[in-house]
Amino acid sequence: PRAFVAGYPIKHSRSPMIHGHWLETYGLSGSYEKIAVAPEGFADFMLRLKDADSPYRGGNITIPHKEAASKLADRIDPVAEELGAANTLWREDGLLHATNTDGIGFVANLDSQHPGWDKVERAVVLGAGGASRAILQALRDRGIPEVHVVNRTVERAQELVDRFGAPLQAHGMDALNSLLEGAGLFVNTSSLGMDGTAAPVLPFDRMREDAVVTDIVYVPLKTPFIQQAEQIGLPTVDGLGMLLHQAVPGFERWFGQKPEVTAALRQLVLDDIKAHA
Ligand code: SKM
Repeated sequence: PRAFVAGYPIKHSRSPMIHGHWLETYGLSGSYEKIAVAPEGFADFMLRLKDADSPYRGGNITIPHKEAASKLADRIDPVAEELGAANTLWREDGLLHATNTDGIGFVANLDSQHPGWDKVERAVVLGAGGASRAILQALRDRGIPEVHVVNRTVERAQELVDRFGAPLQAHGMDALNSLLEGAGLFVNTSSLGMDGTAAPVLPFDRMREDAVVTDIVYVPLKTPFIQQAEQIGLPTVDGLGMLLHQAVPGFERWFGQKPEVTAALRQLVLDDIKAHA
């Protein structure tokens, strides 16, 4: 079988490295390739995928096509439908199916690195973009009692609260410090501190002692927020694990084997990140 990741730009994608490693590890024949698809060509790309003659069994969809993929697929599962975004496609019974694995990738990564992380009362998520959505949905579905969305434009946070309902609450940046009081999980999905501006220093010392601080960015691996949390001795989870875990369901569908996220796989991608730093 052949699979792909389609995006624009796509050069930076580590998905071929991840799936290639699994194909090799499990001795499977198949391939996984990068495809650059410009926005104006995406609808046509989806049409060709639906064709019975398509060489592909399925693939991943990344920025900026996730929303369009969710609309253009023949069948969409409830997770991707509610999100309005798909990152995993597969052909089955002549139809093109879509789901989104970003949220389950996020929680699977936390489960593997900090089992018990979900016993928290309060989670604080900074940012309201595409990645934030998938994470908010997954935190709600895991049953976290209070999920606070903090965003520079509070209206965008409110849109997500309207979409996902309780237990979400929307806030502007001014609420961030006091929300961290007693929180058990902090997730940065924003580009604060990454876009040349200095990251604010957050009072992570006011979180629970066993709180987990996580960032979805993985280049660099130690983002400003991860560094701040490490300095005061809080457990941290970097963004690379989410990328590795979101890849699992797609691989299993296309190639018929449930792959494992191992230390060796993580190291492979880390080495590549270092080589290009
Ligand atoms: O959702 C994932 C997608 O499946 C693959 C990817 C990549 O290759 O960089 C990133 C995320 O958008």
